[in-house]
Amino acid sequence: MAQALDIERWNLECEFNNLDHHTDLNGADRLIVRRGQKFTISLYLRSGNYQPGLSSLDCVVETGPQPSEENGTRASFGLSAVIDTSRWSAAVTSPPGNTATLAICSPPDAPIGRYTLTLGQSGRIEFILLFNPWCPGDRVYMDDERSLEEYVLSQDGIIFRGSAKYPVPTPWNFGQFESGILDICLKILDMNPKCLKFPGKDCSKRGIPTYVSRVLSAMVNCNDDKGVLLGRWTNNYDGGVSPLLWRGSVEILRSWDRQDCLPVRYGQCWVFAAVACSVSRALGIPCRVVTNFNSAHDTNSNLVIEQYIDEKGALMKSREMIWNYHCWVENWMTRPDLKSPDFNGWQASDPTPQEKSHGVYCCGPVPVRAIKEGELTFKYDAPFVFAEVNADVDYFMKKADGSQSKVTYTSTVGQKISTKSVGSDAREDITHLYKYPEVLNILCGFLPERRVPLRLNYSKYGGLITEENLIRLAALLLDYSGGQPMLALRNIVLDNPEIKVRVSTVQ
Ligand SMILES: [Ca+2]
Ligand SMILES: [Ca+2]
Ligand SMILES: [Ca+2]
Repeated sequence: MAQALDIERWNLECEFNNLDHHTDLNGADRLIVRRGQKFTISLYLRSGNYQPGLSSLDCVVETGPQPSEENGTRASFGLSAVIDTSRWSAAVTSPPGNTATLAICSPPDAPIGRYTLTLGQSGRIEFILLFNPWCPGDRVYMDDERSLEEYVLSQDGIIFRGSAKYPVPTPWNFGQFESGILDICLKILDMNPKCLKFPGKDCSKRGIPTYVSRVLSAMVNCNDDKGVLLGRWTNNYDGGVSPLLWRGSVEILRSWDRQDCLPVRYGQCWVFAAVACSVSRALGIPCRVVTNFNSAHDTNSNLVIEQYIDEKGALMKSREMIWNYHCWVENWMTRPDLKSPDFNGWQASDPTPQEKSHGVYCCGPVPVRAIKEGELTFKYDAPFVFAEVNADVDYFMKKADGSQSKVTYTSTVGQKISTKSVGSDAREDITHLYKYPEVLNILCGFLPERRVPLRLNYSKYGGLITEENLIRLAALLLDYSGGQPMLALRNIVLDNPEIKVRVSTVQ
């Protein structure tokens, strides 16, 4: 007859388990494990001995405020002879005696989050379950130790900014394992409107990396919800911190937590992306920040950026624009919903609030490969990301007589798409992952080439220099014979002159 184990106390063996599950950087004061991988705890029995085949133990594991077997947020199971890694299971791996080593394993698609595990009548333990990119059965599995080191475990990184000509590396402290950050990341999931409305359903979907990635792209910005960051794109950062002054995600996440989920002021694209990267890595989804130079913002989903210039070549105000650079993140996961393994791998997801998607400021995840192949019906938001890296630009020039002429540029948008290299600070160019090589625009008619020096006085451009030492110059040429206007736009980075001061000692 089965004899229930009578547990007096237990040891969660956090030091051993956390190390084994690559969560030791969070510390060893509590149990943090990854799904699809067994962990072992020690049980000390009050009476009786563990007897293989005779002893029994009723285990119940639960997550979220409304655990249910139907939603996969509750499971009850007993002891089995060996661990089954496809479902919740438990097995004793020690010989008969008054202590027992209990191995427990979750399925590789279990919802992530905070769990309680009830052991028989008197045992109740708590642990946190995370995505497991080391587990082949997990949708975020990554088959390369150096990449895992970079995209999951690395807390320092480089984000590229500047211009296509001069990408500038900015160091960033992601800090995903610093004290309290994991709890804040779980709080971000709990504060998302889907969870506040239907907590049971939301928790049941926390095993799906596409779902979690999309929730994060909405929750990193404070639009529509109690998200983390408020964006600002003017030069006035009163009442907050200039986006240029942040050096890492930790201070931002802590201040959101401290202020009871009030938005942290202020973010711009690289700050939004960096915070999304920290949260993804903390939860166990491999992630990297990418930068796209000459990045287009298409507001009407026609894959064309419409720009208007007046007769003097000055750019007129338009909702559509081309940023010097724009940053987003890529998360690594499979896409069984897309029915072709070609679209597994890096998925672009953009937390900067730019356009609403299904009524909410969020974007992605969309397979990077789908952007390259022009699969624009794939979920989520493929046309928007495609336009960011590959839109044509139409310049409409309005003449005094009311007529209009158009120049189209097909290859200015989407240059030098960059991310930090694995294991080094060098820039890795990943443009080829987003698009096939583009044929440069060939402007016909003016052969041989003529160079005309144009003088631009400091008094004209001095007030327009950005904080990154850039000016944008538009040169307009009117060909009176053909009547065709030609426009060239360049971002010019101003070099600070080297100043040498020679100090000589007076004899
Ligand atoms: Ca939001
Ligand atoms: Ca457009
Ligand atoms: Ca293009």
